[in-house]
Amino acid sequence: MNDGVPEFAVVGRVNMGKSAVIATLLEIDDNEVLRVSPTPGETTRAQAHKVVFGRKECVRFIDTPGFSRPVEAMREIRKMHGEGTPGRETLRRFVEEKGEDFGDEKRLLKPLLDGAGVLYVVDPGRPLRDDFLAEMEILRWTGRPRLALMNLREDGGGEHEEAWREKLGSAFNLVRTFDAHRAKYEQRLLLMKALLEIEERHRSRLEETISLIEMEWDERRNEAAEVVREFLAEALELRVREKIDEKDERMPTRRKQKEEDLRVRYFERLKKLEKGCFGKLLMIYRHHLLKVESGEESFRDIDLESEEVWMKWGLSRGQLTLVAAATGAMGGAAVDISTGGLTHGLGTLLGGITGAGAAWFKGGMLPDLKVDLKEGVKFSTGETKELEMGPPGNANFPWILLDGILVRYGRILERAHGRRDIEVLGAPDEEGYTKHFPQERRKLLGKWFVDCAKGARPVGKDVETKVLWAIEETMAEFGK
Ligand SMILES: Nc1nc2c(ncn2[C@@H]2O[C@H](COP(=O)(O)OP(=O)(O)OP(=O)(O)O)[C@@H](O)[C@H]2O)c(=O)[nH]1
Ligand SMILES: [Mg+2]
Repeated sequence: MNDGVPEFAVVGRVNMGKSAVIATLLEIDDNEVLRVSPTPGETTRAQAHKVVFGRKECVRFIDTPGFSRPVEAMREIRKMHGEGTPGRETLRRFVEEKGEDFGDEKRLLKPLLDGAGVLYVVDPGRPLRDDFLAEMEILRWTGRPRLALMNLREDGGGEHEEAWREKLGSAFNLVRTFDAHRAKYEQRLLLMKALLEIEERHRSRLEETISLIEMEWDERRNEAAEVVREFLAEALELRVREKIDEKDERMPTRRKQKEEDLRVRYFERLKKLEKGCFGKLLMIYRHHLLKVESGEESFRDIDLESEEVWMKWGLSRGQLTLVAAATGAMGGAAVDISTGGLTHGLGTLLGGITGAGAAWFKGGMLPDLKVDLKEGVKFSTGETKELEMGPPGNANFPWILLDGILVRYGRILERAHGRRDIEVLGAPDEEGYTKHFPQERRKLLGKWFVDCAKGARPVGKDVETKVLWAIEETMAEFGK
């Protein structure tokens, strides 16, 4: 069965989080592929989950049903063996000769006898009882390299953690902690590296796998940065237009209505762009249970008037002035660094563009946004004119937009694939990042923002690449 691909069987008692560990490690959030459930005994047969790069299978994890009668199994094996310490031969006989009353034990031992290493998952929140000691003993008899994983829950291991640690320390080659509901990339990588430590035989294959994982992670970040750059450019270049006729011009209420419609359309389009951006990011990071948007109901309790929401994102007035001065945009009518009511409305809206924005529009209340209103004769025939609405004139707009993305990007990276609840990527009440950018990065992006908003996105590859790097660099700072 073992074709040279390093294999690890994930074993342990029912409901310890074995499946959740594999799900998080391999980024599988689909219950059809890998079932994680509060019902004990969910996994009923051994199932291999592969790590594949290109077409090459690099390492394999086998989810197992878990021990159900470890004490009885230990006794049986001892009895079959007689004097001394049982080894693989006796275990093999046990697997071949015993019936379904030891079905779970048979199924979990089989891969170990075929050469898989042991990944023993325990929940250190449980008291360490004899039946666990029996499991450890049986695993020791397999003679396979063994890593014990304490699947720490949110509240830690509690009073039993030390007892577990001590016992595991003597029965396993290595003991590590891992929180299947919260582990991020760094912790996943550490676990992979730990496997390398216990499995000497496969050292080079595992080393290769780890570098492939690292490379692929960087590639994903690069791809994600490109998605964000394109979103920012499209958002800043976004314009909506509406024809107005003579009547609209003569009657202020009609004209106002047109402007209002335009504004709604502008933000609808912006919202769609933002949604598309997150859709792509979620795909890159393989999430299906994280949603961009839910029904509007869940947004009812977000306080749209809350000043904290917008105060946390974007640059300060001083920083905006500096950026404007540094990019030579100062003095132009394009720079509006005012805060107050203007930014208030803007921040609040963008804070909740996803979903909350929609709720806002539905209520017929639009934030008081200063949107550039371009008017000009566009048609040679008749009196038709066109209103054009572009990005809000406020210089903080792109920064708030970027912070909105970054804050939620952090959420995407934090989400462990082992979880099975649905989470909505709403408008997190978190401090933004742009305020803390190094000056150089702010200058580079600031200039690019102004160009994009003017509809003059730089064509040269040079600036575009630098902008990509700046975004990528920012993204790399997450999870550190
Ligand atoms: N809070 C928290 N819950 C977890 C964690 N790991 C697993 N769980 C939950 O514990 C339950 C059991 O997880 P599974 O991964 O299905 O456990 P298992 O060991 O595969 O269980 P069986 O297949 O039934 O033997 C699920 O409801 C998980 O969501 C964790 O790290 N933190
Ligand atoms: Mg399971």
